[in-house]
Amino acid sequence: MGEAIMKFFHESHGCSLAVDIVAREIGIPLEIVWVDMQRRLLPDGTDLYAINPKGQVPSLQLPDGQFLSEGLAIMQYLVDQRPDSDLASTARGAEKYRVLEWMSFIGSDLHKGGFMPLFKKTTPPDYRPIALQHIAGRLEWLNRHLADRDYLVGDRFTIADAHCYAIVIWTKRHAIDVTPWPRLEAYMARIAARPSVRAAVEAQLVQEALEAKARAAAPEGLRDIAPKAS
Ligand SMILES: N[C@@H](CCC(=O)N[C@@H](CS)C(=O)NCC(=O)O)C(=O)O
Repeated sequence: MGEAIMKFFHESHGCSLAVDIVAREIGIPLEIVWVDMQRRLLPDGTDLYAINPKGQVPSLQLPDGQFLSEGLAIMQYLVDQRPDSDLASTARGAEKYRVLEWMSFIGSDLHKGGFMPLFKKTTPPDYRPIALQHIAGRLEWLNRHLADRDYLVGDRFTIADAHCYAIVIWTKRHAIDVTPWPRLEAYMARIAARPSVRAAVEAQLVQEALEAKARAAAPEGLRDIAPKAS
């Protein structure tokens, strides 16, 4: 009997992109459930809070029915299902703690400390330059780290690169020019060229286009119900 296909709760431009990249990279098929993050609803009308009390994506329904949240935990769970994959051997070996170090930095400093205020409609306008400065400092640090290496840890792609890509790609969404950090720019292009990344990004773009179409067709008052936070 084959593996049961797990449900993966995803967002059209969310940090959950990293989970999709990792799953594709190691060949674990997932059933994507696109979450309407404006309304915190699943396509069948279920409240997102019923499957993740934090009201966030990513979330993964495990074969025993439980829901696992937090990108780091989900990505580590997935690679642990494929102990012979390249991704897992890096994450298990001596460099495991470096991978965790990067995952923590990307999830806290870059995602929450840097980009989240730019996504929140409730962020006061005069905080925006402070957030941009915070992001620039972190991108500068990434650029320096990438001076003599192709990946964040060791000499191969790990879950840290999937995570980093999924967050740094938001520079495009917020029109942040990355040319001052050429090594980071080259790294992003290198990661973007991976088949797993191309497929995961394409899936998000298709979903985003579908959502834009549905929004345009909706009555005006229903187009933007709740402030969105990433
Ligand atoms: N610590 C969580 C953060 C997840 C997160 O912030 N996801 C965003 C989408 S990128 C979200 O669901 N935002 C809605 C909210 O926080 O209310 C993780 O690393 O998975």
